[in-house]
Amino acid sequence: MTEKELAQKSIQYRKNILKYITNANAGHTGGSLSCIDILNVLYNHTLNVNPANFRSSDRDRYIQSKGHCVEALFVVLADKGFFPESDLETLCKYKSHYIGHPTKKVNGIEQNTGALGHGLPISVGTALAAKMDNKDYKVYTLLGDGELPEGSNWEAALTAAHYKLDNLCAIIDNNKLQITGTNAEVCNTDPIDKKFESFGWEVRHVDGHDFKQLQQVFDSLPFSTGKPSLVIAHTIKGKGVSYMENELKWHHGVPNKEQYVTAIEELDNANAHIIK
Ligand SMILES: Cc1ncc(C[n+]2csc(CCOP(=O)(O)OP(=O)(O)O)c2C)c(N)n1
Repeated sequence: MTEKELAQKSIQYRKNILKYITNANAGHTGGSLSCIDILNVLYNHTLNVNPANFRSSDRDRYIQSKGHCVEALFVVLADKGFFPESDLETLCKYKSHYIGHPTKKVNGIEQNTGALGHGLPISVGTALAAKMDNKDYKVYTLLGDGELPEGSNWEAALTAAHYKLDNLCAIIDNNKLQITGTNAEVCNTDPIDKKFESFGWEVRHVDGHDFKQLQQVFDSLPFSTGKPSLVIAHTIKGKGVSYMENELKWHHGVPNKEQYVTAIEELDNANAHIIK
């Protein structure tokens, strides 16, 4: 897929995230908008996973540790044909499996997540299993930067390096905000790169909204033979909707009708610029 096609896809994904969150009157808007370009490149460029091979043990694994941003994952999985997009009209409704966090009851979801700090440990186990079974699949996991203070991440980081898991790629959606403030205010994790490097990981920085950089960084995995890889993706919470960008209240804010219309107009305008 070309960069232009990816850019257009991201616009459609952002529109869908807003549509289904608004319809559900619930969801994690800002963090879904910050990570959607990463998911776009993973599912449309990098991952060897699709509805046909999802039951194959050779498929690549994507485990979304920042599970609260499941809306981003849902719109991508629907686009890839894991389930009909119309299912998302039931998001957060009584008896729906499309709840506010990933659950394996939904086709295409690898792991139940949402309690922060679980995705990296599970991914380490899955990557270790690949090594033990002589399988070539790769394991990708997306973490929030505000998730990093969970201690389980650091046990997992240590273990990944110990077992030389170069089939593991962790991606940090580094939007600098979490639920009640900036990461610097709530629990400072900087410098993230130096911390992971000291644990034995190989680290790269990218602009998490730049399709070319994202494609290139995933194409160059593993960054170093025998080491787990970390991509620190610099992103903007609420990316794509001007009044949501870098605004804490959109962590789980839901747009009202007028705000929704404005957001869709902005995204349509952005699309018109891409087509030009
Ligand atoms: C174990 C655990 N503690 C607290 C929460 C509540 N919680 C939900 S989202 C969030 C902030 C996460 O910040 P970040 O990972 O940076 O997410 P993003 O900004 O990308 O949405 C918190 C503390 C949780 N889901 N799990």
